[in-house]
Amino acid sequence: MRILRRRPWNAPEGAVTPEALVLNRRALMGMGAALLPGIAAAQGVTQAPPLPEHARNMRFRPERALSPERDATTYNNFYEFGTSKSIASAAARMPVRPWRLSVGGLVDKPREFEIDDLLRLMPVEERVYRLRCVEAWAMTVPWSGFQLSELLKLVEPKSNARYVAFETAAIPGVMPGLRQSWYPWPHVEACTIEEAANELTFMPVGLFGKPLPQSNGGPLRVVFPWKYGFKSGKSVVKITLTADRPRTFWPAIQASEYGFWANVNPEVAHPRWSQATERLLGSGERVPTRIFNGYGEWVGGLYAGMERERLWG
Ligand SMILES: Nc1nc2c(c(=O)[nH]1)N[C@H]1C(S)=C(S)[C@@H](COP(=O)(O)O)O[C@H]1N2
Ligand SMILES: [Mo]
Repeated sequence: MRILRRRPWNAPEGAVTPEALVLNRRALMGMGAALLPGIAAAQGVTQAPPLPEHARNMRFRPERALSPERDATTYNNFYEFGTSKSIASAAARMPVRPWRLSVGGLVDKPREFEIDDLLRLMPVEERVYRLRCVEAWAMTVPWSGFQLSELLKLVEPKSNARYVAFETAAIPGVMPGLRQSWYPWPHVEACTIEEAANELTFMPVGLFGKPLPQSNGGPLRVVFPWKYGFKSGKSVVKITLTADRPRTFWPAIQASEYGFWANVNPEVAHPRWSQATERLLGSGERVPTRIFNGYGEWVGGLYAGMERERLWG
């Protein structure tokens, strides 16, 4: 296993940290981790600290070369910051500390977490996953984070919870896209409780060994590697367990093009293009698309007997 060590002196390249703040953080390292968030907030720190030490989980084989980090972090869909692919510099202005996540709805123990406290409770690991956008581009990247099921254990879902909704932050001052009032903000996407409990469902806080850039949904997002990318909501502030299927962002915009299930399937074309192949970020190579994005071993069983439902598209 490759052990990732993040030290203050190899802090994220993208984070523009005033030198004084870097020195202060170094000085604070000896003071005990529990004190850090409060002190950091008092000093107006808005960036993420280095990731906790963690290792790559080799059970999730990439089966492809990693995409170039630069492409993965600068070619994005994040409509809150605009509809072009070049939102990274605008997104980088969004403060990511303090960052609170509330987890509630049909659970016995609803909780609010400050993100750095949550990270001390969660087993953090790195996983290399493939991500397939419905627009037919794809990337392969190392996410650092924790399995959603570990977080759900803490809040104890009630037996009538059937869906899990993920709500993205909506911060008008830094998200120009929110002015496009015809979109149903805030961005909410959702899955079933069985999908949420699946081993693959992951909550990244890092990418390429560094804190997750805002362009990719920093400081905290969800990733479903077997579904089209639009299901993997970014910059999550609220997780809600519900009995009824939540109204979600993309189906609300155009139900005929973006379904609730959105499982990757090369045989079901998008109404405007084929899904049979995909373009790899970086190399531009075209490769065949795989059913469930190649993750059928983990998730195929979730949909047994549901063939008559509209699982894709
Ligand atoms: N809140 C929010 N989440 C979002 C989106 C968005 O516009 N807003 N775009 C989605 C789409 S279409 C894709 S393909 C992925 C892209 O993730 P990436 O930029 O990390 O590659 O994020 C998804 N999550
Ligand atoms: Mo997408």
